[in-house]
Amino acid sequence: MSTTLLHSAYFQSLLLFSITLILVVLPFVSSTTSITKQETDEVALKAFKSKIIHDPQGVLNSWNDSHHFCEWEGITCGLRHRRVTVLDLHSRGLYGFLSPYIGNLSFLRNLTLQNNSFQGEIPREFGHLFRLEVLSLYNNSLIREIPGNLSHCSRLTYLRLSYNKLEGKIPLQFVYLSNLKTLDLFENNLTGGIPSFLGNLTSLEVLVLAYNPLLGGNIPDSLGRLRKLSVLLLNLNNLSEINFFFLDKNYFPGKLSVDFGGMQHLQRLDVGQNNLGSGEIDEMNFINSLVNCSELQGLGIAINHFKGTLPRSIANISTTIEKLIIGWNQLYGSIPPGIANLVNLSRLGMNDNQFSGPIPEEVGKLRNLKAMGLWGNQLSGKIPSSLGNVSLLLTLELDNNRLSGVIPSSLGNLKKLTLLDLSKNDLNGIIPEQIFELTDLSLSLNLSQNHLVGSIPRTIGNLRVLSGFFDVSDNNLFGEIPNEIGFCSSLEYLYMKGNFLIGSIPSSMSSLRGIREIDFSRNNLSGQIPKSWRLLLWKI
Ligand SMILES: *[C@@H]1O[C@H](CO)[C@@H](O)[C@H](O)[C@H]1NC(C)=O
Ligand SMILES: *[C@@H]1O[C@H](CO)[C@@H](O)[C@H](O)[C@H]1NC(C)=O
Ligand SMILES: *[C@@H]1O[C@H](CO)[C@@H](O)[C@H](O)[C@H]1NC(C)=O
Ligand SMILES: *[C@@H]1O[C@H](CO)[C@@H](O)[C@H](O)[C@H]1NC(C)=O
Ligand SMILES: *[C@@H]1O[C@H](CO)[C@@H](O)[C@H](O)[C@H]1NC(C)=O
Ligand SMILES: *[C@@H]1O[C@H](CO)[C@@H](O)[C@H](O)[C@H]1NC(C)=O
Ligand SMILES: *[C@@H]1O[C@H](CO)[C@@H](O)[C@H](O)[C@H]1NC(C)=O
Ligand SMILES: *[C@@H]1O[C@H](CO)[C@@H](O)[C@H](O)[C@H]1NC(C)=O
Ligand SMILES: *[C@@H]1O[C@H](CO)[C@@H](O)[C@H](O)[C@H]1NC(C)=O
Ligand SMILES: *[C@@H]1O[C@H](CO)[C@@H](O)[C@H](O)[C@H]1NC(C)=O
Ligand SMILES: *[C@@H]1O[C@H](CO)[C@@H](O)[C@H](O)[C@H]1NC(C)=O
Ligand SMILES: *[C@H]1O[C@@H](CO)[C@H](O)[C@@H](O)[C@@H]1NC(C)=O
Repeated sequence: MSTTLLHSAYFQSLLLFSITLILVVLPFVSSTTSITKQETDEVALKAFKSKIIHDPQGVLNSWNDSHHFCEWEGITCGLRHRRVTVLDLHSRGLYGFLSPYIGNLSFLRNLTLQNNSFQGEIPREFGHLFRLEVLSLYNNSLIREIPGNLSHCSRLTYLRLSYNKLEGKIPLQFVYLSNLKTLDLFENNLTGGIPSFLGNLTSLEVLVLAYNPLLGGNIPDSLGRLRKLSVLLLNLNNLSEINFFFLDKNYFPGKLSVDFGGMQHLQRLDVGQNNLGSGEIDEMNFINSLVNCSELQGLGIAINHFKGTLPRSIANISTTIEKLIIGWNQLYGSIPPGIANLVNLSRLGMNDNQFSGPIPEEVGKLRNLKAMGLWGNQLSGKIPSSLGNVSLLLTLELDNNRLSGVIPSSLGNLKKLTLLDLSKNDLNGIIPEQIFELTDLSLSLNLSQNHLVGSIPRTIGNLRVLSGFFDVSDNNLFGEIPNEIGFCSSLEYLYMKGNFLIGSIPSSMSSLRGIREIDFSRNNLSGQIPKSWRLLLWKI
């Protein structure tokens, strides 16, 4: 048709006229080819739709012939060429398979299908999408291997395949994805280790390989070359929420010898719950290299086999740090007083190590601290009274140590405290009255297995919101149980065994409606339990 027009134009043979015609004809020719390309897009989108088995929100109803496909829901086209540039149908509850025809959407820059229920494999035809910059398929049910063909999408900057069931290795061909900024493979079933070639992807800012329980291998030193990294998560637990689970597999055993010194923008580093640790004397030296990371917010190395002292350089890491979680390792030596430099800390978890010596008085400077867990160490000396200045504390756990002396009355300043555990230490003296003014204590007050003396004050009745534990077992407490205990009506577990308590069980205890267990054994108490109770445990 276009040639016929051109032909007739020649017969008119006027120069000016033919120039005009060329101007008319050229767009016509190019729009003919673009119609076929547009058809390819339409065919591809219809093929995509045909593989959707369930569309609970009916989003694909708009994908019909009454409108051009550029008007279909979730589709964005280029204004000029009317080719698909964005396909975004995330969080639509779509159940089905990914059509390989998507690979024909050759203008596609952004394919966003996360948070649906796509099944089956990622079609390797996606590798034809050479303009693709964003591929987001996380939170689906995709299986088998990640196609190495994706490496042909050389403009890819953002690749998120997390929360799927992908298996096999991280494809070797990914070494060519030199523009990649985000690689997120969180929670899959990948194997074959962390390939050292990831160190070649120097544009990377976010690298998340966590929750791949069979990945194995070591953490390659080459990752130290990723100078733009801001997030590196290789953990099997959650830095934010240690709702952790233990597995007896080998993950990334051995020494962590990555040099983080070049990563100026590192914000979160979490290698928790692996089998890291070599037993080598300098194995904690990676901490030294973290002093350059001036934007660091979270450091998690918990649940590993790190052995050694905590380098003094911990005091020199960035004051931007908010979470320092190093529990469940075999760290020993004293707690560096310089840790108090880290004034932005909100969570400090150093539990289940072998730290010894005193809790530095300086910790009172950590005014932003909300959770402090030092339990399960060999800490000795007094509980610093400066802790009373850490007034935002919600949980304070110093149990299972060798702390001695009296409980500082300043702890009564911690008005927000919901949990206080000082059990299994060598504390003596009376329980300061101020402890019973902590009216927000709702989870637990545990002072058991110390050498505390005195009687239980009437102010125990202030602990009205305490719904978990009240435990003063195995101390040297004497006197009667005050009637005011009846005000602690939400209490579930009440343990006072192994003291010198006398008298009868207060009748007010019948108002403890939620009570599940009571242990008053090894005292000199008498009395009856209210008939209305259905206790799991009752010992007197
Ligand atoms: C076709 O799509 C349009 C919106 O693009 C919608 O209004 C119409 O209801 C759809 N037709 C059918 C039969 O679903
Ligand atoms: C995931 O999709 C569901 C609907 O299927 C929606 O309720 C939820 O908010 C989405 N989650 C995210 C993180 O987008
Ligand atoms: C990709 O498209 C989605 C949906 O339009 C959008 O939210 C997202 O920002 C896009 N990503 C980029 C990098 O353009
Ligand atoms: C995954 O998607 C489901 C809905 O399909 C949603 O309930 C869930 O919160 C999502 N999970 C994540 C991690 O986004
Ligand atoms: C993708 O992989 C297949 C087989 O592995 C190969 O034949 C094809 O040429 C590859 N090409 C592209 C662009 O994805
Ligand atoms: C992960 O892979 C292993 C071995 O291939 C398999 O036994 C296991 O069921 C897989 N787990 C999931 C969650 O897909
Ligand atoms: C990866 O980086 C190493 C070290 O710089 C280099 O020797 C190797 O050639 C790079 N590999 C690729 C495929 O670029
Ligand atoms: C990790 O904890 C954060 C903060 O509580 C939460 O938003 C996130 O969903 C958690 N991730 C997992 C995998 O549990
Ligand atoms: C910190 O950065 C400086 C300058 O970039 C560098 O010379 C130094 O070696 C780095 N320190 C560490 C511990 O990596
Ligand atoms: C920590 O910083 C102080 C100065 O603020 C410096 O004197 C000390 O040498 C540094 N320590 C380490 C281990 O970098
Ligand atoms: C503490 O954190 C806040 C918010 O991230 C930041 O603005 C502030 O500069 C930090 N303070 C210090 C001393 O680093
Ligand atoms: C592009 O997609 C493949 C499947 O991956 C089809 O086999 C091709 O026919 C299709 N090509 C066109 C022009 O639609």
